[in-house]
Amino acid sequence: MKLWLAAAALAAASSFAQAAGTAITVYQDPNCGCCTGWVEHMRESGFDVTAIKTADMASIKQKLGVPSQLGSCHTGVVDATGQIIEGHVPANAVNKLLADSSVKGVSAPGMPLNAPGMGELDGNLVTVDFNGKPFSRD
Ligand SMILES: [Cu+2]
Repeated sequence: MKLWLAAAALAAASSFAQAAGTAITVYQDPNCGCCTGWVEHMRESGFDVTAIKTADMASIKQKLGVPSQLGSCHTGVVDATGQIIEGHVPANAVNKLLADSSVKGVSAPGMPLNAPGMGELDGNLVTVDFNGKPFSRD
């Protein structure tokens, strides 16, 4: 019984601490400044980001299964789960993604000005899952 409680407490703690040190690989064009801004936002939020610069973003997005109508500049992959983060998705929404492994990917389509790496969050940034359904608002 005691053991069961300890295991349950551990599971709860780890689900809250998911962001800390979570490894993400980000593909970005070498000349993309706002992409670098987003990488900094993610690092400041506790993610362990590896940034890979490539001029061939189109084929990477295709390979990773990013729906073309939801495309943005950079594309991130959660190393442990394979979940996809397309564009300027706030760290909050990435944490929400990590908490639900049934969600394949989340996108902030285009280049919204109220997104991390672009500008200030204003409470109206809506991300969508890869089915196009609203996923988060920050
Ligand atoms: Cu961008």
